[in-house]
Amino acid sequence: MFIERIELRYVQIPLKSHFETSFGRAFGRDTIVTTVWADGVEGWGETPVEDGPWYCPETVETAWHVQRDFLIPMLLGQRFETAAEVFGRMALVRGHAMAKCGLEQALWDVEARQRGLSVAALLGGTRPRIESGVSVGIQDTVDELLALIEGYLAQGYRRVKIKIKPGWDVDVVRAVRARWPTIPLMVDANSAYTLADADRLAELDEFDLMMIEQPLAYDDIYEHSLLQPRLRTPICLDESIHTPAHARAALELGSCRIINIKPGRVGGLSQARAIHDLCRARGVPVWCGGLLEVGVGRAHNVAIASLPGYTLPGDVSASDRYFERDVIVQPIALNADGTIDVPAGPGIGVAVDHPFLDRLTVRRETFASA
Ligand code: OSB
Ligand code: MG
Repeated sequence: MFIERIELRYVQIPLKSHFETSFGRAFGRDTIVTTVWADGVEGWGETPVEDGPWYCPETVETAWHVQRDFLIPMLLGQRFETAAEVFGRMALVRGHAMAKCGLEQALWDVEARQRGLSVAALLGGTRPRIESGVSVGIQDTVDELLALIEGYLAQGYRRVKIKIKPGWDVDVVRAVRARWPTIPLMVDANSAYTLADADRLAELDEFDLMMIEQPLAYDDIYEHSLLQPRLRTPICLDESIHTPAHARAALELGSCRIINIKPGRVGGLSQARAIHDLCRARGVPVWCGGLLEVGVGRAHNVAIASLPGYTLPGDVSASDRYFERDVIVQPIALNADGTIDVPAGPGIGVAVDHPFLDRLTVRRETFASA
């Protein structure tokens, strides 16, 4: 693959309704959609940043800067045998996983299209459908939360994740469990607690949760290893895991029993696959998280979630979970049984809705090889 041209688009898309986590309430999504042309074939990727450094330190502006000034010059005019090499060729840049992800994903799409395969097949995916779960934000009232969950269950979603924070935790989970005693249920704290809250978190043990996601600091691995033995509920790490080395450290220390792998957080699909492989070799379940991706990143999430070690339903939901209209022609849809089909290809298997994407694009820059 000879890289001829790369385009970045700053895209702003409204959300159907607000999404609230322990770090704030979002009403829209700011993201970067990336296109790469190689050997005349185009590929698409997403850099799933946000407008501010809330979930991770990267933002639209930092990712744009790092892509324009450092990563794109490493790729333009270069040749690659396979997309699996791309992450390594960007190694001189430390961190900036999301900026790397958008570019790397686009090359997986190019390579898959060139080979006439789906990205899922190229990655080694084995499932024709993935099990879909839904992440439900913090609401103003428990009644609003229950009504939302009822709607998602009626659509078929196979597991429910609720966001928690101090003051919106044990009583809320108790109310959800009282209504649905057996649904697959989990919580995500997005780092809202400290080790001093261990007894409070242990109160969640009685609700038979699948896991509690990222209870402690976003950059911690060690303290989670002190918390896990005090809980019966498995800990799942999200924010703390950026590399296979972090995953290994967390598993060796006993900091978690499950890992949420998001391609954006770890630098793309090859790194996501490497963490998957490491966990699978140890019998540790993983699932695919999300960052409210538009159709492009969502399709890549569907592809990676088809790997055999993604044994738990993830946060990869249908396009209409977040968007009135997605940037792809055929939105990603939920089957009545709560699964999502893995497109058979070629590439990511979804077509960009160009006129609509153009309307949402607030900035655009193209880079061509000399
Ligand atoms: O922690 O998993 C998270 C959304 C934004 C930032 C962080 C998280 C989330 C979600 C939603 O939980 C995932 C999704 O539906 O895409
Ligand atoms: Mg999370």
